[in-house]
Amino acid sequence: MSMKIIEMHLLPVKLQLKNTFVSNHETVSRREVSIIGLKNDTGIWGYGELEAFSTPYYTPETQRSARLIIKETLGPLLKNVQINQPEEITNIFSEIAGNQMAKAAIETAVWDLFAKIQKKSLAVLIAQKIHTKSRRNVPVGISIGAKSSFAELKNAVISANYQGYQRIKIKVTSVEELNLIKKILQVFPDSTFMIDANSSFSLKIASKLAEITAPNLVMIEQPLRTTDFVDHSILQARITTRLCLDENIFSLDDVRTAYTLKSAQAINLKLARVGGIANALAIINFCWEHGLLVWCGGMLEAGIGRATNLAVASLLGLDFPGDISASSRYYSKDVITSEFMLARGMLSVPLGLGIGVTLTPKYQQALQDTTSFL
Ligand code: OSB
Ligand code: MG
Repeated sequence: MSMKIIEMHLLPVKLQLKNTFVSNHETVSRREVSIIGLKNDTGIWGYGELEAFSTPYYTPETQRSARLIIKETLGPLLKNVQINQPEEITNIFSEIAGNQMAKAAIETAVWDLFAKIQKKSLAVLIAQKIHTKSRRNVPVGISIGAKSSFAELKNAVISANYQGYQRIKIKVTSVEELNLIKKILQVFPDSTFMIDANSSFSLKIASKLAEITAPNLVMIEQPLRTTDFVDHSILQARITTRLCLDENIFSLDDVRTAYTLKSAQAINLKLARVGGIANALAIINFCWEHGLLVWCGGMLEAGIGRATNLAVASLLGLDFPGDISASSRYYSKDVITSEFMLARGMLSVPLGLGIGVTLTPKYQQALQDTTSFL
């Protein structure tokens, strides 16, 4: 089934986060994303979400830089191009360096379009591509922003457990917070935890990280510098807890580097950070073949991005609970008409065609009212 994209629209939106989210990189209280809408030559629309943040702390791209690249560079590469498979987008974009989140915004929208044309859900389309099945219900975890007091942290953990999250990730920005988490691990022996340092540590505190080992601590995410693979490898050799990489994984090549150097035993996979679904599937295949634990991360997505993540996270075999919490954890007003709700620690994958969610009339109208930049 072949098609052309005849219109491309971009709509920047600003959403108020219910709770300010604190990590080592920045404090986010208002999440800016952009909705991308593609119309094909038979009038079908596909949707994607541009996940870059407003500022370049977590990764180099920003909303403004990525929108510019989408409009001036990536969009025009698809003009009058006949597309037979969604995977072709990654190849077309491969001549452009970096800009993974800009690429992913368009690429994921093309996957949505293809799933709709083929009259199946994106989850099923993705599962077929990687020769596995899609699960209807996906176990999920929660990522708790950094907390500086034990009482606050303890309350956040109690609340996460009460809601049913199957794994709790705690952000850490200092050794003091690490000490609080050490106590939390003992207070909640039956909960499954991981820690995400967002590059806040150095090898100097390797012994502290070695000490925090506990049966209910499954991994430590991105303890060291964003561009480093070597020190992570040295650290991994010194501690028994699995390391997981987030910030330095932009491609399959980065995963191969991490594997070869033994920098980590787990990979936080974010579609946006690796340039979209085709690259994500290549990474999943590599990890499965080489015994790396790969799981679906998140970055405070709005409804379109959350639905896309959930389609990938639904893959049978991608079993470790991802950072894909319920909509209500993030926003009281989202961009889609439905809500992702937690039931027994799981989110259910929408059954509709493509991503299976719909923009609210307000956002759909606003998106259509923008002029196509193609
Ligand atoms: O490091 O995984 C991260 C959010 C924004 C940027 C980076 C990260 C995160 C999270 C939140 O941990 C995950 C989520 O619930 O969306
Ligand atoms: Mg992380």
